[in-house]
Amino acid sequence: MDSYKYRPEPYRIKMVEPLVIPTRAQREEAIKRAGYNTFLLSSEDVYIDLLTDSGTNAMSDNQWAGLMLGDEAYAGSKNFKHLEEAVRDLYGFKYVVPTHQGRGAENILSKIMIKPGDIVPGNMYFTTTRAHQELAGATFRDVIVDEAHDPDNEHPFKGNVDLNKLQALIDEVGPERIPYVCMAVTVNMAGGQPVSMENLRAVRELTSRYGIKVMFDATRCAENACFIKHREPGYKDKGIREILREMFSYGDGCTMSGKKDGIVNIGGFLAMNDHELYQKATALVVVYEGMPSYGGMAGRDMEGLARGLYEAADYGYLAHRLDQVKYLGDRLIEAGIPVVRPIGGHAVFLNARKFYPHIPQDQFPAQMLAAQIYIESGVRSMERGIVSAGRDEHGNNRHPKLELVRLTIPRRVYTYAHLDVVVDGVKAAWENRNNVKGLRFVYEPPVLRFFTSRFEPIE
Ligand code: PLI
Repeated sequence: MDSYKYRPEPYRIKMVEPLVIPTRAQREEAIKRAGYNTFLLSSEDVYIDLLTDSGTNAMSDNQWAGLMLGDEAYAGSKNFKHLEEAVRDLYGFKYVVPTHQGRGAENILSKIMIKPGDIVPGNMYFTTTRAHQELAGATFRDVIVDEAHDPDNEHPFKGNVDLNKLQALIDEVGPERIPYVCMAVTVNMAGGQPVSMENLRAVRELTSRYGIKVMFDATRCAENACFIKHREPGYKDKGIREILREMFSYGDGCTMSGKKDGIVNIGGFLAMNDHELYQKATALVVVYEGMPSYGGMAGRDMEGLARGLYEAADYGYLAHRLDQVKYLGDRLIEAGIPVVRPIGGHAVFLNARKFYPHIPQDQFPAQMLAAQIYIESGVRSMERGIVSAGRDEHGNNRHPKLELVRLTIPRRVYTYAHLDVVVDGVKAAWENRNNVKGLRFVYEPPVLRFFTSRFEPIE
């Protein structure tokens, strides 16, 4: 592979979706209409859509073939059995509860495990995960290593839990107030950063002394496994499936958004080993999602997910995936653009603080940077900074150290030529950085505000 300029695609294109490139005038009009929130742009107004890697993946011919085999029975669908077998085989968990997507699983997990007043430690927050923990009455506590909050730190496993922080929290609040540790692999908000096997083992060892459970957020677990293979001593010659099984052997269950490392457009699940917990989950899934054998998914979608989980555990696919993301990151680094390092698994994150040091965080520099990149190039990205972090229990803005814009790469969708266009768009925004002003809210919803809030420039 060394003789190639970059690792070529391990697939070929069988169907295409034509794209239109809006003019600059159209883009300026569209972002104004969207209240400077890229979530509110019409898809038709976007050329290259790097808003998210969630549900935006291209399924394989094998997955599409699986859709035709959908068993749409209300109960006992054979596709559910396939999904259950895939999760047992790949992840090693005994019980599987399908949900419409990841946050459906987070809702059920939070409701069955958390009691009001509990504390849930995690390796950095994720928006929907924390929202469900808080709605169930818990407080989230970040126990990730300090390196994760430093965009320039090159630590190979910036998703790791700081064992001292976790120990201090257990000492402070007592193990009975900690229903589980939420272990995300990889850590989205830190930049798609992985957790090492050594750290997973150590967290398991520490928590088991106190009878505290470990629940994974498995959303990007295959990418995490590939980073372990590439970076962790002793794992170079191990297969992805073997690594996945070992990772999950250090936990009691997981929530999963199938829309990422399930390589589908919709779906998710909750999985666990404990039968009593499983029974509690099935009692709730019928209220919020559907029968325990479909949980908000069509039979065909469960089949696509079952097949996608296997495809995501293929090393050839994963190596290309991580290389494609790194290609974008490396071109930006070469151009002198400030990005979070090391380059993560699903996205390249731009450091908006360094783009706009003249814009205070309360004037939403990353939100504005995402808008500027869209204006320059028709590329849609996403704010991951103060807007995403929301407000605390006193109604004050949370001020995360990381003020980032995420360029997220959907799986098997864009080519290296597309990524070159993205590089040019970001470069144009960088060159124009001194002329850009901040934003203020025109509308702000109470929960998960980044999805639907609207802004205007401060003149
Ligand atoms: O979007 P859902 O409900 O299928 O999954 C929620 C979710 C849970 N955990 C993590 C780490 C995520 O990244 C996640 C969703 N992420 C989105 C939508 C994203 O754009 O990153």
